[in-house]
Amino acid sequence: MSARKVLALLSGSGLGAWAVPQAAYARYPWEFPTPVTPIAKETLWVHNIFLGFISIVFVVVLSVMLYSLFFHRKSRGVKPANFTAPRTKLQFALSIIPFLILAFVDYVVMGIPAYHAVLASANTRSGAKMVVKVTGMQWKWQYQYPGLHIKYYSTISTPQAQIHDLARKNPHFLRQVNHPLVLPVNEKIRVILMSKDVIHSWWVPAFGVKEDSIPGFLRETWLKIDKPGVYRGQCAELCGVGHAFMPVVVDAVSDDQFKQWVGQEQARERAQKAEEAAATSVTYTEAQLVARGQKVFTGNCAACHQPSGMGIPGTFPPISAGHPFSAAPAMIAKLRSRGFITPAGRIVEGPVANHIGIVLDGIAGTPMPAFGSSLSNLDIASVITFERNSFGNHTGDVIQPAQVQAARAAAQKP
Ligand code: HEC
Ligand SMILES: [Cu+2]
Repeated sequence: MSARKVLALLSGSGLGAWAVPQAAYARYPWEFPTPVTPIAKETLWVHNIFLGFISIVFVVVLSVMLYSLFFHRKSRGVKPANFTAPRTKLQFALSIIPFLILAFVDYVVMGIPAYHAVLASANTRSGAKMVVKVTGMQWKWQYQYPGLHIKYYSTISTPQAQIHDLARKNPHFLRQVNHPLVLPVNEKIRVILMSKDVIHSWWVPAFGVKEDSIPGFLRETWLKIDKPGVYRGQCAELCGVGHAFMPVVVDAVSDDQFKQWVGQEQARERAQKAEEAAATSVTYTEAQLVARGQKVFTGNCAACHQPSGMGIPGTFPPISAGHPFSAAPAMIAKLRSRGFITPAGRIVEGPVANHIGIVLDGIAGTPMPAFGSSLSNLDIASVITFERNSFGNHTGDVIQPAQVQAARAAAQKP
């Protein structure tokens, strides 16, 4: 091949690299997950041309090196050359040409597609009709559809027995949730990311999207999924002990299915609101509250206080009364001020009013979150009743939603 042909080929591939036929992606089943968004396709394509070129460079350089090591070795009587800098025209050419080829490959063949991919992924707004808000928090995701008045939490649903190696792991181990993010296919969706506490990262490999959610900042990305299906990912920024337990699951559906789902969700939220509103005038039995509280605990508290209620020494106190808990003096002081630990360092159930207060408002300055805005009166009454009558606790206290409502109202008075 003549030098001119090689050059034409290189520049052709550089300029044409971002205009690649769809069929080319089907050939890579064993590396990246099959890309289903424009960004994922470009990312894969950029990866492939980079890998192609560096493989060629690698083979050429290694071959020349091995060749010289073998054929120019001392035992064959070869003498080392003794020039320190190029002198003849040929020597100059041999030094400069590889440099020019590399610069060309870097800035044109790889540079154009890479630049194009970066610009494309930053273009979150044009043509995006739908917006989804994603909020990361220790250790779950909240999804919000601002235009549609839908808002819910998505928490891991892998059974605890599998996590603790007591049962066979299912194929979606650690990558399944109670409530996936449902999105329509073939529509550009602008995704806005936020965080309530520390930095998380919303990552779905098949979408080519891994965007940090950072407290105090709005970050954004976009999706246009071209194939219906269930796509799985996870938090990709180490965010604390529950980091491995905040998976991302996206259910991409047809437009009709999406409309149907929106209807269902809106009805569900209405029913939930109605139930919450009615709950304060209902008196529940201990059994009802404990059964509901168990679910609330698993979904909201177990990540820290552990499914066994035994907490983690030094970090998350046990719920189970009578257990020793040692931690930094500031933490012990806080627990003591609320009556949740004895002077001997053992956890106790503490007064009911303080228990309600802790769950409603959290404990400021510690990882214990406030659940007042995310859990209903019924959920809070249930989880507290559950905690006070499980894990070996037998207070017999039954907390009704009306009590939680009263605590909320009292907190609002100046
Ligand atoms: C993100 C981690 C985290 C989550 C989730 C969490 N807690 Fe806590 N919780 C803590 C920490 C940390 C403390 C101790 C705070 C301090 O005083 O330093 C605590 C303390 C408590 C206490 C007082 C001490 C004790 O062990 O009895 C109660 C009660 C409590 N949490 C209940 C709950 C309930 C109910 C939920 C779920 C609705 C929950 N927590 C979810 C971290 C968490
Ligand atoms: Cu995270």
